[in-house]
Amino acid sequence: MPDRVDVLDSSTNRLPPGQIITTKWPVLHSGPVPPVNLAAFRFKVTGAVVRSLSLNWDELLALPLRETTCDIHCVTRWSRYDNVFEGIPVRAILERAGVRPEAAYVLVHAEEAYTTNLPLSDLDRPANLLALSHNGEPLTPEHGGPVRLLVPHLYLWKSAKWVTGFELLEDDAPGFWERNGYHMRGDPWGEERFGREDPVRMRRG
Ligand SMILES: Nc1nc2c(c(=O)[nH]1)N[C@H]1C(S)=C(S)[C@@H](COP(=O)(O)O)O[C@H]1N2
Ligand SMILES: [Mo]
Repeated sequence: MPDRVDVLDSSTNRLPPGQIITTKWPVLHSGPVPPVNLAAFRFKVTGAVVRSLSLNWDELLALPLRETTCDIHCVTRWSRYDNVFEGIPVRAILERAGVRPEAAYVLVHAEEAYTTNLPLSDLDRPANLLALSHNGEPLTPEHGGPVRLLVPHLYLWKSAKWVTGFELLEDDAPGFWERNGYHMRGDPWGEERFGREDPVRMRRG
């Protein structure tokens, strides 16, 4: 049996439809890179939770760290394989806050008023992190340092850089890119790139 067949098969299966592999890591966001101020940092969990949280930097770092090795997929059609992120499991945060039964969606908040929405079932997964490092190096400010959300099974715009909180909601509410035409869920395997409305804006991407 030739060795290459397995390699080709597995790489084919790892690339969602319409994506191209890059070994670089492009930087993409709207607006400026916010300044880092760890003394003022708070990670807030609000909305449909038993206990609202406001964790400062030391309280966040006191939570257990974990690694996620994953591929990442950007809606602008690049995918990057074999990324090792380290950070705080999102589940550890949700468990601390205690999710109330009526919570079904989350609006993720970040610096500079960036928001992105996703179903709670997509946020509450073991691979998801509040990521602090990438391939052994602290996250650079351009890639969301000091801390970004990582939700690797959805397009990367859901992985909010400079993340500052989760708002647990009963009903879905569009975030920044979602209000600008991006999909409410964003599954790369289903090519959930854009919402249904406004095909002109959809083509501009
Ligand atoms: N706070 C914030 N996070 C953000 C964005 C943004 O504009 N602001 N853009 C998203 C988009 S559209 C993408 S593709 C990824 C890019 O992450 P990267 O620059 O680390 O590749 O960040 C996401 N997270
Ligand atoms: Mo993006």
